[in-house]
This record gives sequence, structure tokens and C-alpha cells, in this order.
Amino acid sequence: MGVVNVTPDSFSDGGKWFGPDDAIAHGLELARTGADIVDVGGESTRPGALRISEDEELRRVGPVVAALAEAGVFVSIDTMRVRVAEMAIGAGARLVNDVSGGLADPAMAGLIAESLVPYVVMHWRGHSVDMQDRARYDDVVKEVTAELSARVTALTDEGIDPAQLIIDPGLGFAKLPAHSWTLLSRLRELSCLDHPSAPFPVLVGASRKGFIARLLGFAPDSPRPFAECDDATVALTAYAALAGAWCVRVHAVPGNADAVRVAARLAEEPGP
Ligand code: PMM
Repeated sequence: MGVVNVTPDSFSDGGKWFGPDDAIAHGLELARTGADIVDVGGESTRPGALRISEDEELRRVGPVVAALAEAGVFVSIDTMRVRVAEMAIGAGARLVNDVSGGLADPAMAGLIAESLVPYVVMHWRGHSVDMQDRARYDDVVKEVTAELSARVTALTDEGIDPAQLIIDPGLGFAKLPAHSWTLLSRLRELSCLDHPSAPFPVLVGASRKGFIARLLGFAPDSPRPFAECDDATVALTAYAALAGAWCVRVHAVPGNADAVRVAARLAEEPGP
């Protein structure tokens, strides 16, 4: 999954694809260079970000989703708002990626149940403005798994077919770097939620996140610039694919697409 952030202020590429023409050209390039899915988002979720209005979000993503879908790209809409998801599905989006897992907009579950599109349920503890205050865990894997299990149960209770659901640990969302590393190291445990339809496919969004930038920086208070974290992202992609991830959400597609192919080839080999 390649990322098109139609925002002036995202984590890692804010402002680069803010105009619709640039965003559309970038989405086409991601698809051409190996992305199976292009994820279009209009709202930044970097720590501390304030929300934008629904109309502004619609204005940012509408033309980009429509043009990419029209060109035959498998488009995913990255939104927490039901109206944006509904517009995007109407314009040809085929997957909804909701970083709040349905918590931000209570009407989202109804739309997903009706429209039958695949739905990414990310682990989330609240909006970006103060989410890092909620990065408190005794056992991060146990708590994230339990909270995702509760979401999956609530969503299926609202009529969503479990086969539509993809889960995501939400790296960097209400997580300190150590939490994200622990979750990655125990990725296989996440798909085994407490739900009769488990295991679920897992999506991993590690690309250019702060926990990588901090690891690679010269000192704790001087993280590596985000755009220089792509080689480490490729390393994590190979690892995540071998650990059974269904999808990786990345900003720079070619190296990550190669890593997925290497991992897939290795996974074909019989064990010892
Ligand atoms: N991360 C960001 C945005 N959307 N969606 C999913 N499912 N998982 C993620 O980890 C995720 C996401 C923030 O990253 P960006 O602003 O650098 O694209």
C-alpha cells in the first residue's frame, strides 16, 4: 500500500502532494512502481495535529480518489469520517482505512456493513492532539490485542462481516517508540485476537515513523529526517512480511515492493 497524503503537514511527506494534480500524479507513480493499493488521506494524524473540517477533508481527497479510481488504481481512503468514506466509495474507492477503527465516527460501522468493502481497524486511543498522553501500558501487546478484540466484536455486532476486517497495531499512535518496537517484535500475536473469526489479516504502518527516526538519529534529541528512514523501512517491511503481515503501508514503494517479493519467495521454501 502506497501512501498519498493530500495534506500540508503529515509526518513525513506533508505538503509534497497537497495540490490535486501532484497528488494524482504521485498516486499513479506509486501504482506504476508496484503498489497494489494506493491509500489517499486528507487529514494529518501526526502527534499533536489538530483536526480539519469535514468539508476541507472532502475537498482535499475527492478529486484525487476519483481520478485514481478512474485510472484503474485500487484506491483506499484513509479517513475517520463516514461522509468522507461514503463519498470516496461513491467515487470508486475499494477499501476504507480508519485509524480510529470506527471509534471517531459512530456512523462508520453502518456504512462499512452496507457497502461490504474491506475495512482496516487500527488500534487507537483518541485524536492526535493529545494521543501521546495515552501511551501508557503495562503489557502493550496484551492491551492492544484486547482493545482490538473489543473493536472487532463491536463492529461485527453492528453487522460487518468479519471477512471484511483487517487489523493494524497503530504504530506511533498513542505509542512510545518502545511500544512500537515491542508490537513489531510480537506481530504474530496480534492476528490471534479473541474473536471466533481470528486470525485476521494484519496491516503494518511503520514507514518513516518517529520510532525509526529516533533509532537512527545521532542522539536521542536529534532524530534522522523522515525521508532518510526509507532503507530502515524496507528492512522492517521484509521482517513484517516474513512475520505474516498481509500489507505494509509505505511512502516509498519500489524498495518495499522488492522486500515483499523477497519475503514471499523465502516463505515458499519448506522449513527444516
Ligand atoms: N499511519 C498514518 C496514517 N494512516 N493508517 C494505518 N492503517 N496505519 C498506520 O500506521 C497509519 C495510517 C500516519 O502516517 P503518515 O502521516 O506518515 O502517512
